Amino acid sequence: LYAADAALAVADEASALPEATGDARSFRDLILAKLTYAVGKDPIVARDHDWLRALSLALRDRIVDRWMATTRGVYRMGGKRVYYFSLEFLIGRLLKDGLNNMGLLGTAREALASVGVDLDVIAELEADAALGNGGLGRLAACFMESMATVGVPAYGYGIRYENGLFRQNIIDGWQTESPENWLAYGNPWEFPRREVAYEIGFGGAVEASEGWDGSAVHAWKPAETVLAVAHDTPVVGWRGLRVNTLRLWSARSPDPISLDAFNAGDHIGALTARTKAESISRVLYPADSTPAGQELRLRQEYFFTSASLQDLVRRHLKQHREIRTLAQKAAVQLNDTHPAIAVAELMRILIDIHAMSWADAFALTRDTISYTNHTLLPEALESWPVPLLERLLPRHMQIIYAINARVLTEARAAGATDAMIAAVSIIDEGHGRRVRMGNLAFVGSHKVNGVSALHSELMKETVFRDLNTVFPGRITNKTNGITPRRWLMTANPGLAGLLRETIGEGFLDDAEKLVALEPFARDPGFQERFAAVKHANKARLAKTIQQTLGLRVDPAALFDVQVKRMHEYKRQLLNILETIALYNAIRTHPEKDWVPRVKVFAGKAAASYTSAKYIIKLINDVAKMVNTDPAVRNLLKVAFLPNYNVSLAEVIIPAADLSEQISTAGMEASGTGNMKFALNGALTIGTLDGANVEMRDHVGADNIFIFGLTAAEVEARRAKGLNPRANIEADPALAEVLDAVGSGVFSPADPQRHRGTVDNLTNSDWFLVTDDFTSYSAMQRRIDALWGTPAAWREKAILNVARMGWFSSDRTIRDYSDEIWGLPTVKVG
Ligand code: C3B
Repeated sequence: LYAADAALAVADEASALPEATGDARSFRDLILAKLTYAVGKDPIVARDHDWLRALSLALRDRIVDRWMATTRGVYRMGGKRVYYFSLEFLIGRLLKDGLNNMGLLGTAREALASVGVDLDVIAELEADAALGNGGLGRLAACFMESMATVGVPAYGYGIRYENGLFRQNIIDGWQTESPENWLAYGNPWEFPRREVAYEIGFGGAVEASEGWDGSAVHAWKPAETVLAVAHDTPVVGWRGLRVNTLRLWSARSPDPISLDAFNAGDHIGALTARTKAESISRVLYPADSTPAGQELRLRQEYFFTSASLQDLVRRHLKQHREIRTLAQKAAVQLNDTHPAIAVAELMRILIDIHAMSWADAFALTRDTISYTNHTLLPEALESWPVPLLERLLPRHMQIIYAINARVLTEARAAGATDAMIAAVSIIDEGHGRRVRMGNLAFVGSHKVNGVSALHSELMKETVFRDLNTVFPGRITNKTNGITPRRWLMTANPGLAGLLRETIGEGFLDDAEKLVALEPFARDPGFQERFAAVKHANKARLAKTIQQTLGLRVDPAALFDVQVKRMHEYKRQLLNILETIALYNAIRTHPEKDWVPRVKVFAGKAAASYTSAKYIIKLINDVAKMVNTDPAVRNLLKVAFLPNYNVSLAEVIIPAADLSEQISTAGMEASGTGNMKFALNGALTIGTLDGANVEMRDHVGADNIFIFGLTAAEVEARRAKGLNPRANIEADPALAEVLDAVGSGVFSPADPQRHRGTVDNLTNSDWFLVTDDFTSYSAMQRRIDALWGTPAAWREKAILNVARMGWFSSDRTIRDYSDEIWGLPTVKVG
């Protein structure tokens, strides 16, 4: 008998556990073998973490079989591959999603039950891989899953940060940050590839000499070298049909220790070079929409971009022998400007290493690369000081100058004025000479896309107005999407199950088949079942709120939710100010028939973003007062859940009745949380911003609550000069709220605490909170009225689910494939 079998025989005798049958039996045996031989634990003494590891390794075996088959198949076909370059992959937990995609969720549950282990309990122990900040990073994760699903052979390229996004602790209502440690228990999903390592240079000088034909030849002699070591994680698509690779780079020093220094007694100094090299992949920059601006950040960007390009060029040459066919076999997608240095790095590889002519190299670069823009916020448009780039990447700086000279010549030929030339130039001469990474990415790409229809149009009018004139047709739109596997099937099994019983399995393979639900929207029997699923999800969230905050909330109340990064343009402030107005109104008119509401907030603020941190504190100050005020009689509760991440989102989103998408119009590029909520049957209150606009088109204007200024109106008001004082005077409820906040009603121990927030609103209000307050507030009362008619509410909620299929990231990926990458996709199922 093998040890695993013997252990099981003992376990079987010891208890009366349910017997596993068929597939579950063989999967149980695989789990036991992993537990015994890979984890090294006797099942009798195994702890939950051991079972989690054993299960993950068992699942991984099954995934690896498909992985190799996919990789071999792709190689044999000799077709094009997509390379998704992203500094962030916010993948979250992988176990349940992997089981679901492999069709093993039920099997694993049964297998574990037969050895007395609860799948849901151990799944909660998995670390949440937070290698990203917010929407941009989560989009990359959804895209990876969808590319595997629709059959796009793809590699995701990024950094294997040792510490992902910081943990947010709320201490006395304030955010504090502590390091995140997702690798503490090891990572069962990854395969380290010590043999796949590339040298990444920094600094040094460029030597020019004369080539055989008299042309100049450049050789970059870096002063420092760091090794990039690959770690591969398989990414399995729906039904396990195809498995792609997420390849993350870890930084290693070529010299682990300076022995001379060590032997001379300098034990710390002997490790300095190593520490410096390895700091590159140490931590994810906790900046969302604001560039970190540190040299280390630029090093990270170049590090992963160079490693990835070296890797894909090597793969291409090995298979196709000929560098000139690169663009036919490789599509490089730049996720924001973080990898924009790829334009110069690929040029360097083609010219300096493969001896291509400038013109050929530039054409090949452009045909290979495309770029996605994710924000119009000026502070988020990356630029690097010329002296820094010159010092760190001298050869790249030369290449950037040369690209720029040609672009400017092209622009002049196209009739550009001096002002246009200044705008299209890669070098910003206005702010102490900086390299504009957006312009570099733009000129080095064949397509540049925005992430919603509105955002892509605004790109043409704002950041890239002049580049769009010089290169017409290059800007295109690819509206974001979300993967329904994670955001419906695994996050909301209750709803997914109800949908299967009601409309069959078709929607699992094609989310647009959710329209089959439309005829059930008014069906009272279906409405009841739909509401029961929502109620169960709310009860689960209520339990989480009770456990984390010690706050009791009633699952029958309207759950009104805003979860996302904390940012002034996202206007959590508008939400909390309106919450205070509601609180005041309940106290003034206790006799009215108020709708019980639970206001749920969650989100991290960048560590250095002081005003966002004050908004967190204000929310918590308000919560403290409202939640304990007997006068509100449980009609209003406020909950700020700490440490928002993918796993928490999976609990919160399926439990929401109302989704807050209330950014200042024109500022949210797309949003993707908005899509997740609607797909899970929440109604949206939102501005005409980002993808909200297209959501309205799909779900119908009657089924979404749109309020506030449009992007054009916002622009007009800003141009004319904002007048928050007039707005405040015109709305007594708002004036009362601001008085209360500013005078310390919610912060009696420190009455001045929120003075700055109020002064800022009164004197400048760049995000137009006071302009939109009145219409927002009125819309909330209309929502209360609708809540009073459950049948009408449920009908709208069901129609949202039925009509959100278009926002599947499968559709987005098909669009990229057709219009940017030039790749075929397959139907699933
Ligand atoms: C975000 C934008 O803020 C969102 O509107 C958008 O939906 C996502 O990207 C995905 O496209 N974004 C981000 O998370 N981080 C940035 N640095 C810039 C944009």
